[in-house]
Amino acid sequence: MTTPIPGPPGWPIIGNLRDVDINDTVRCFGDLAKTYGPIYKLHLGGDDRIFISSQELVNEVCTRKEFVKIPIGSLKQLQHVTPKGLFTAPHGLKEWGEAHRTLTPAFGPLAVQDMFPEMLDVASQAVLRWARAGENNKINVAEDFTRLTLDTIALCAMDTRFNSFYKDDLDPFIEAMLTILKEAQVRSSRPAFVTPFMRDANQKFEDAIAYARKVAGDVIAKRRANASGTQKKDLVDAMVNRTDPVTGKKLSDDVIIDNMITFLIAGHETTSGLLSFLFYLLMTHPGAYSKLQQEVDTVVGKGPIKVEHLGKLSYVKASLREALRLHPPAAVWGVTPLLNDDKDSDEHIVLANKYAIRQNQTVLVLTTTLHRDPAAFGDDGEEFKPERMLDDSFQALPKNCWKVGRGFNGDLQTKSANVLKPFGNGARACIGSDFALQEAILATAILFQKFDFRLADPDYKLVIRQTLTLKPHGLFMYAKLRDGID
Ligand code: MNH
Repeated sequence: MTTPIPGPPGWPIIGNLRDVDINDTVRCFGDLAKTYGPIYKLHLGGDDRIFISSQELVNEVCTRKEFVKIPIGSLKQLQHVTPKGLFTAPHGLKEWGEAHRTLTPAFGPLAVQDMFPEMLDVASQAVLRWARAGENNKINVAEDFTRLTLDTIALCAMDTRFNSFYKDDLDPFIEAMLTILKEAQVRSSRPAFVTPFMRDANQKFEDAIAYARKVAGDVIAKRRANASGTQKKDLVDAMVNRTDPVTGKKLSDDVIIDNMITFLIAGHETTSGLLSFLFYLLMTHPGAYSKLQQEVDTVVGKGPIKVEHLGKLSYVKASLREALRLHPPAAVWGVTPLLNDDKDSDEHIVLANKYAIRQNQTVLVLTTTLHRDPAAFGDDGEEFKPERMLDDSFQALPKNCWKVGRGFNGDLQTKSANVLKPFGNGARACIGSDFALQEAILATAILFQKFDFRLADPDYKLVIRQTLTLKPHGLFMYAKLRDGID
């Protein structure tokens, strides 16, 4: 016997569309979880969607082999831009497996350490810019962290300098990417039949895609031409020169271009959101703020920061994990049960021994709510307490399974992971998590080494803006050089 999944009643034809603010879906989904509980259903755009948000239910979905990734929302729209890219690939796509196997080593902790000089180069530009602008300069936090993360991923994944800290107008590649992201978002929030009529917007979209592909293609050609010159161990090198251990083949240009664009899209907004939320949390929690700064002073001191310091900055790392827990920038990801080969089959799977979920039905994991589940985090789950994310307590969090290997050869292995899921789950989890964390630890450490920070408006209340990801909106701060720093 199964039980119906709860949810708001909805209207004829439009279903639950009125229950959701299309520009603020993540907050709405979270609010509905407060009313309807850890599993609920909405009827949106002709389809039932199921939302889950407790440690127990998410663990079940992460463990059972039937559940596979399904690209949702803007991610689905971006399939048009990067059809064979890692992020947007539908489950089982051959090119996903090839690129995943080829690139996973290039994103491991050791490989990412090789990119420390590039990351430091860009972080130093932020320091310089803020130092020159002076202590009365109001910093738009999310904007400047986007400069930092975009310049970093462009340097590491495209060997290209945007120099965003030196100029006010955007590099044409960034303009193209913003056009692409905006259009993907617009398309995901309206019925599909409208799109063909939007001729001007469609032309702009196609032009932006063509331009981005051309620039990425030129980068590949340049690297190939310079194959015997000094080789940088960056992501371009990995994409151009590594081989897939299973097929023994290198990635095709199309796949490399898709993934270059993918890394630029996936690799900047999220990390920028993470840093912005972290700085907001630190500026509003003086205790954590001074612990973090003391750790930086003890570990790094006044001299230049080195790659060896990063592993010792445990409070910085814990603070980043805690920011990812409270404000995961990519807050919602989708899975679906794959039960047989018939797309339209009405076979179903039973979750928690009572809820039926059909083949191909979308299940959305709400990590913002998951990350505050009292069953996993106790009664103070709404509070910012980096201590709970220091390695020992982090390892002791409730387990949530982590599936690896599916989509390669049918085999499924599992490894243990915990309830913190800001990077998704299993084989389709974020490939760039070590990259992002190293970049964020480095930026936080060097900025706290050099500056003291305070909110421009001491009464600022957190407002979250939703684009592809989530970021604080209207957050400004002052950065004052610390004594003895020049
Ligand atoms: Mn990232 C997938 C969050 C930084 C490249 N990323 C995901 C997913 C989440 C996520 C969640 C899974 C989405 C899904 O299941 O549909 N990513 C983040 C966060 C940060 C982040 C919170 C920073 C903080 N990501 C980065 C960086 C890069 C990157 C940096 C690249 C350099 N992410 C990816 C790619 C995927 C991904 C590529 C798709 C992986 C796959 O499916 O194989």
